[in-house]
Amino acid sequence: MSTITYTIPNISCAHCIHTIKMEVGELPGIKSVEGSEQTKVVTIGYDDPATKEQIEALLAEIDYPVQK
Ligand SMILES: [Cu+2]
Repeated sequence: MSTITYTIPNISCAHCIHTIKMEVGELPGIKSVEGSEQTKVVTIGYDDPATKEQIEALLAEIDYPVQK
């Protein structure tokens, strides 16, 4: 499993974390999604067929673009 950590500035409350968990969790290959509204940091564990490009594209699509 690969893990990737993102800072997502648009996270403002626990509901944002919940939305991200639900949406990202639906991608095939996602193993775990953990995050904190205090730090705005989300850590995602994934395996094939998920890719980080796909995860980043989905986050942008749901209005939680990652900080580059
Ligand atoms: Cu929120």
